[in-house]
Amino acid sequence: MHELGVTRSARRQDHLLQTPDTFVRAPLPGMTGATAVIHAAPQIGAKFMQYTAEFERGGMLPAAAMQRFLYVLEGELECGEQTLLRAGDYAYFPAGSKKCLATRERARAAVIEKPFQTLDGKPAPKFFTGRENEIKPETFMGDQDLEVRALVPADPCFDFAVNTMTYQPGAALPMVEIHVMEHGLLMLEGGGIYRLNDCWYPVSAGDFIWMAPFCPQWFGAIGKRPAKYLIYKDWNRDPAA
Ligand code: UGY
Ligand code: MN
Repeated sequence: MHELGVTRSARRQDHLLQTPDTFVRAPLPGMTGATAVIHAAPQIGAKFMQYTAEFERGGMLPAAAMQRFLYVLEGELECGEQTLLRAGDYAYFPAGSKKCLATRERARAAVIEKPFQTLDGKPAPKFFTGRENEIKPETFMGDQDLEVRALVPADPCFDFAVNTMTYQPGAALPMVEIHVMEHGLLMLEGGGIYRLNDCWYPVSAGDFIWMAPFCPQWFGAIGKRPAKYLIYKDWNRDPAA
């Protein structure tokens, strides 16, 4: 049902809050039995693309020309005959990888694609998979109630990072961050208040946020259960290069 034009979604010059009621689904070229909700793309000023791929039974996502990072939100994805990715698993595909993804049952995945920026003397990263619950959490700036799991290895050959951040109820970022990196953020669990530039937004699981470089940002978790998000940032490269 329509809400008389009301939504929590908001589009500003340096950020986007996209809530599920405003998601529009369309297949990307080559997808079969699947659609994409595009969250961030060059059209908004982002240097990467992020979307949620939603698969029906027997759906398929073709290989990408760009490097791709994929995190399974729900269901199972087959990647060739050897690899089965379940919810909380993730995979990295270097640019030009021929690996596509297929589903037997319904599934959903967060997908990030970005033109690869080489670093002198470093070989390009290779295909890998991982499991989020096998990553050792680090506390964020000494706060035991705020855990970060780095899903991409700490190797300068990667030109981006993807982390999950888990806030116990009442935990918050210890400072308002303003930095050169941009972010793509998908709320996975719980909720709270996100400050983006001069706006404070209630956010909850399912919401997506894009933050442009230097967008002032802060989050505080509210509720009786932890809040968790998946967050992308450009990383390991000279911003002036
Ligand atoms: O990695 C980050 O910049 C992270 N602390 N930002 C955020 O949570 N908005
Ligand atoms: Mn940040």
